[in-house]
Amino acid sequence: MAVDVEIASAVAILTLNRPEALNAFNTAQMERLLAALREIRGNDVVRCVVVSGAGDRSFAAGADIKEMAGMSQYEGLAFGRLGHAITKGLADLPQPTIAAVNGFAFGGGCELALAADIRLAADTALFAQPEVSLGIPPGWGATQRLPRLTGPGLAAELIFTGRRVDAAEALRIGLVNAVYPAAELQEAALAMAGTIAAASPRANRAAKQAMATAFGSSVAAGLDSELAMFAASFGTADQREGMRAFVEKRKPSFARGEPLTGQDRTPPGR
Ligand code: CO8
Repeated sequence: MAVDVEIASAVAILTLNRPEALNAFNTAQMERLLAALREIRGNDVVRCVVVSGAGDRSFAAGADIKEMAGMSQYEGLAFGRLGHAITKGLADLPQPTIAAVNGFAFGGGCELALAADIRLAADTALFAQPEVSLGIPPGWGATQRLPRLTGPGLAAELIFTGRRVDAAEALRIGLVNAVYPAAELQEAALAMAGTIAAASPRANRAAKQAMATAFGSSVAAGLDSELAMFAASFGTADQREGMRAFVEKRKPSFARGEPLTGQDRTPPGR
């Protein structure tokens, strides 16, 4: 049981690795994932994060039902809080994130993918929020993040019925950005991560911080935030290099940059 972390060329690859339970999250697995997210958050070398599941059957089959079965209300609350810390920890990472969904993304597994900025799917992927069939509502963010992606009516249907959504439908309803043959998913995710990592990390962090307010506030407040991020980018080394490279007709080279400042921190509450 593990969460594997590999960092290559400024991309962190997180692999949920508990294949004997289709990568379902028990407490130990969740604590490892949370620790990995905290480590990546403070790592300025990392410019993009890819999350995937070990094996070819499952991204994550949700929270561990066997562990949850005997929980009291108090234990359920602690378990739910840990799940929230993880999904929020992923959503609030300053770096852009990609979920590469390589099979089942059920319950908390789907909710983890929902907390990523971008979702790519294998053609074998299946999504579901089956919690109501277990006697609980979704507890790791689907009630908030799913309606924002698919619209409220469809999210309500998926949550109230728990029905499964295959990769083709997921693409149609905006749940995922793209679908690939299963054998090509990881390569496609890494290629996109490489493109993201080659762009200005400072600008990407600023864009992410601005986008975080897109749905959590009024359009006017969101636009204010966008303007603040836009203005704060001017005068930075990345802005100078990016624009100079364009003028000089060459590819920009974005260095690691100065230490992070306030503008790089994604605000809580996403
Ligand atoms: N928890 C624990 N073990 C699991 C889970 C899970 N979520 N999913 C699969 N497993 C285990 C199985 O028990 C089995 O183990 P064993 O061989 O020891 O019996 C092994 O993984 C393989 O699974 P299956 O034999 O069932 O494989 P199938 O190919 O037949 O089926 C499915 C695959 C369809 C994915 C099926 O395993 C399944 O339906 N799993 C449960 C999916 C589910 O309902 N997930 C949602 C869980 S609830 C949740 O995530 C809520 C989060 C919020 C909680 C808030 C708390 C307050």
